[in-house]
Amino acid sequence: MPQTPAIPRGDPVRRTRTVERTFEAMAAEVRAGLSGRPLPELPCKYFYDERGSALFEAITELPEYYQTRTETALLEAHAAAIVEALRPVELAELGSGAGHKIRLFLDAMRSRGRLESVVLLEISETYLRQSVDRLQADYPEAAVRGVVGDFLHDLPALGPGGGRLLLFLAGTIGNLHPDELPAFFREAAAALAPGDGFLVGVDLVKSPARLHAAYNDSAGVTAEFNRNILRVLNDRLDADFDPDDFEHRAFYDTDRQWIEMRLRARRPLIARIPAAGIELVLAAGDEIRTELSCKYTRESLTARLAGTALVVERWITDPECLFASVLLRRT
Ligand code: SAH
Ligand code: AVI
Repeated sequence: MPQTPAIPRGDPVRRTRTVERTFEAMAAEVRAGLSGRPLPELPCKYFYDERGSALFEAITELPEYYQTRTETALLEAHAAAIVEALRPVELAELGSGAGHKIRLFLDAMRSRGRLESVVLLEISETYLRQSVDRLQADYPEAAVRGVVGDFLHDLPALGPGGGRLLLFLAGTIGNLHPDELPAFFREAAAALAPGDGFLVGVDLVKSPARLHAAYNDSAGVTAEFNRNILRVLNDRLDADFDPDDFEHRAFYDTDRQWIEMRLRARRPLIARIPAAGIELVLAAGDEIRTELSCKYTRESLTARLAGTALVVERWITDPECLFASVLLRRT
């Protein structure tokens, strides 16, 4: 009997225009950020090349970094009930990273016999490809695809909603500036149909000492993660930063309720980024802001939902109120 040739499956990962334009777009963003006054800034999405994603994975295992184990415990306890309540057929995830937590939902959907498709949107292409391949192998009944893109610009690439549960875990929403949240929530609502769910992991306001420890770990992994952004600029934009010239700094701003990560020059230096037409002159002690990690209360997060067609359906927290899994519903 002649064998029917297998239909080759096209590349399940596609790159958005934002990413296709990476070089010029990145040069423009870096130029704009570093010209910021009084403080030069870099967009935190540039932490995540392969090394940066691996460093983030190492952070999730640090004793001081309570976020990942707290959220995982919440999802282990509640994923099945969320799936039961929403009955989704598609799971979508923004900033999916190594793609561990999504399996809790996939298992719950599978056991109900309603798992049809999975779509991951992630800026780190290597991690995205690995996750897509592994999930496709382990959940062959689902069509798994990936989008290399930026969740601030590329949500339409998810395609139309309907039977969709969208995940945005880890507290990554805290890495957006609070003023960006309403527009981001409106875009997310547009990628959902009425009744669809949006599960957001939110790191909560808590003792500054606990937060300080989580972003200044004793093993120095967060410091390496912070400095990785300079390596990414060296690799992608041909910059000439020496990461060892910079000291990691992370502090909690109690008024703004956010952790701010910075890199502080240890000595006077000039860094060149020819691709972006930049010569950055820094005195010893000058700083570059690399990340915000905003902490929320139920009130401060809910205030950002006004007028977005998303409402809080469930607010689930751990006994210490460190972290919340917030189930939003598209009205
Ligand atoms: N969801 C995973 C990973 C969280 S880390 C977890 O729960 O552990 C944040 C992830 O978001 C990283 O994988 C990073 O590459 C991705 N990311 C950061 N900024 C992004 C952006 N603007 N667009 C898309 N992905 C982004
Ligand atoms: C991905 N994000 C939620 C992490 C955070 O805590 O803001 C990134 C991180 N930055 C320092 N440590 C971890």
